[in-house]
Amino acid sequence: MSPHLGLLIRRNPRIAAVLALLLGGTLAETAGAAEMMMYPTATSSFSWPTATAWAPISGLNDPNDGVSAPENDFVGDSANACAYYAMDSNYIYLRMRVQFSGTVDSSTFRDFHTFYIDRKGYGNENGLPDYGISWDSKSNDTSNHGLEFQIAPTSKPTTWGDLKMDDKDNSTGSKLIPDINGTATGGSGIASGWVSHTVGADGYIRTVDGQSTTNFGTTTYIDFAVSWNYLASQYTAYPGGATTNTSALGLNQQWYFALGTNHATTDHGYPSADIAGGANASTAFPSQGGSGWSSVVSTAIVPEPTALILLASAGVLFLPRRRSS
Ligand SMILES: [Ca+2]
Ligand SMILES: [Ca+2]
Ligand SMILES: [Ca+2]
Repeated sequence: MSPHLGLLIRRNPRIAAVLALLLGGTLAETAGAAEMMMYPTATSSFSWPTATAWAPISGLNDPNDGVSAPENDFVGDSANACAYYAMDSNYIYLRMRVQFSGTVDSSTFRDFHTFYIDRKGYGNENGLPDYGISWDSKSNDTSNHGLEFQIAPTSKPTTWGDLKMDDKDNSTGSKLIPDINGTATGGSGIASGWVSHTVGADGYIRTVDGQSTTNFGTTTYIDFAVSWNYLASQYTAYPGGATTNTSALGLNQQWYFALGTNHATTDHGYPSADIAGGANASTAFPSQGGSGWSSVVSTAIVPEPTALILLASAGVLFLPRRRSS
């Protein structure tokens, strides 16, 4: 912190109060929280967004549905959102909240958890996702599974529970070059126009347990990061060959999100356990933006709320001071 900012805070009780509220709120929600890196390896080092950088994704809140495996039950409400996002020039970060209340260890998750993405005005416009970003934790072999990039089927399912995604690399058992951190060739191979990216830094997953809520007790976050550079590398490989798009997924676009999960299943299974946004596996598969889909999110980098509040508070100093009575 700069000496000037420190002076501002010491001299202005309103700034001090705002800071105390921010820091207190942050600490209250993360008390006892334990972070566990899940992908690419348990010892991977990565710089995640600060607590205040995560913005809620509107429309994905979901009740406790009583799913038998609580790690497969999405939960969130107006007090503690079900899903969040953050962005910077290198990565998009996505966060989902599940009902799991215990201490996460390396065997807690043997499931899949997916962020479905429908880019508005591109590709599928009938309610189907364009892509999925999925954590396949059924196997702990992260050289072949883990964080996976998916594409949707060509025809709409009857219900959310009938949705079955495919691997971007057309390989269910390995990570070929079109997949996140993929290094092998085969299957669909590499489309022409492939953009190079730093394999190994394509994406990350962690869990953060011990997340207190107002109405769901203790919960757990699953956090995803996928690099913009990796996503830009996908452009000619979209099924049907959308070769005119310089990037299928990138900054300054409009996206819908949905969440799906199932227990003891790979990312090629059906999201039978839960769908977020008040939907469930039995919910009729909707049209674009319908039940289960979030409100539209703009993929634009915005300043962190903390910085905005500090600036706004500092501005108070430049207003005429009211004489104390
Ligand atoms: Ca739920
Ligand atoms: Ca679309
Ligand atoms: Ca649900």
